[in-house]
Order: sequence, then structure tokens, then C-alpha cells
Amino acid sequence: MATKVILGVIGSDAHVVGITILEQALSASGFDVVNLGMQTSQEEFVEAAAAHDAEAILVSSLYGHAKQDCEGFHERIEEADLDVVTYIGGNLAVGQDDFAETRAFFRELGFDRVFDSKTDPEEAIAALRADFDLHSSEDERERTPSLSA
Ligand code: B12
Repeated sequence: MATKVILGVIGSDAHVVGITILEQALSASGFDVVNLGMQTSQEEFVEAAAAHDAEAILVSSLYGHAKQDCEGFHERIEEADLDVVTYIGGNLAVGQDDFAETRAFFRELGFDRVFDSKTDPEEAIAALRADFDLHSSEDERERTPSLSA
């Protein structure tokens, strides 16, 4: 069975091009993607992950308010008793930032992986394959997440 991934742009953010590209790349690589689109609330991410029994939630944010939009997100995931890995990517801070600090901030919030705006979709695919011990085929999936940075 294909690995199920929930994808969306969090908060009031209306930048939709990045997740459209991600959705296409992930689907083409065999992942089962539920794209919630732009301006998705924390509740909508959590409800969708529960409804679809998802294995991963991929959050996108471009407009510079990711820190505020993601506060309390992992507490909600925990309350809903979801067993998911979480990634966040995009333009996660306002203006120029030290990405190492940004990554540390979102890791502290609970995200398993943090990606910057230069991320190629192939990097997200490689990370999912690594975390779920997938090889070239989704059929080889084994649920043994090995989470690194
Ligand atoms: C197009 C655009 C818009 C369009 C969006 C149209 C639409 N419906 O999508 C419009 C004009 C509406 C817009 C509005 C605004 N925008 Co704008 N916008 C852009 C622009 C020029 C391109 C974004 C884009 O489509 N890139 C192409 C896609 C393919 O790349 P991407 O989105 O970065 O996604 C890739 C990666 O980031 C990564 N990725 C993204 N998410 C995730 C998630 C995961 C899990 C992973 C693994 C990877 C990943 O993978 C994607 C594919 O490679 C950027 C500047 C730029 N060059 O990036 C500014 C930019 C994002 N916008 C910006 C701003 C400030 C705004 C506004 C607030 C402006 C305003 N004052 O009104 C509003 C926000 C409105 C809102 N509510 O969201 C800023 C954000 C600044 C910040 N974060 O500090 C930017 C960076 C411009 C700038 N240099 O100031 N914008």
C-alpha cells in the first residue's frame, strides 16, 4: 500500500505553486497524496491525517508567519493520537535569516525535518523514502522510521 501523505499550506498563506509541484512529484513517485491546498488550519491538517490514516504530514509556509502558525501544532497531533512524521518547508522566516537557527526552532516545535525554500522536491522524496525505509518501489515499504535532522 502506498505511503499516505497529507500536504498543505498552513495559516493564511496563499502561496500555492510550491505544494502543487510537490504534489505532482510525490504522486509521480508513488506516494498517495492528499493536497489540502492553501490557507489550511492546524485543525484541518490533523483532521485529514486522522481521516486518511496518514503516515506523514508535509506543511508548507512561504509568507513569513510559519512560527506563529505552527505553535501548538504538535500538541494537537499528540492529542489526536496520530502516529505521523512531520516535515515543514518553504520560506519559514521573515526576511534574511540564519537557516540553522530556523531549522533548530522548528525541530524544537516538533517537526522531524525542516527544509528551506531552495529545496528540490526530490529531496523531500528522498527523505520520505529514508524515514519509511522505502526503496524504488512503494511495495517495499516497511514501517521503520529512522528520523534524523
Ligand atoms: C508568486 C508569489 C506570490 C503570489 C502567490 C500566488 C499563489 N497563489 O501562489 C502572490 C502575489 C499572491 C503573493 C502574495 C504575497 N506574498 Co509572495 N511571493 C511569490 C514569489 C514571487 C514566488 C513564490 C513561488 O510560487 N515560488 C515557486 C515555488 C515552486 O517555489 P516555493 O513556493 O518556494 O516552493 C518550493 C520550495 O520552497 C519547497 N517547499 C515549499 N514548501 C515546502 C514544504 C515541504 C514539506 C518541503 C519538503 C518543501 C517545500 O519546495 C517547493 C518546490 O521546489 C515569492 C518570492 C520567491 N521568489 O520565492 C514571494 C514571497 C514568498 N512572497 C512574499 C510575501 C511577503 C507575500 C505577501 C505577504 C505580500 C503582501 N504584503 O501582500 C503576500 C502573502 C499573501 C498571503 N496571504 O499568502 C515574501 C515572503 C517573505 C518572507 N517569508 O520573509 C516572498 C519571499 C517575496 C519576498 N522576497 O519578499 N506572493
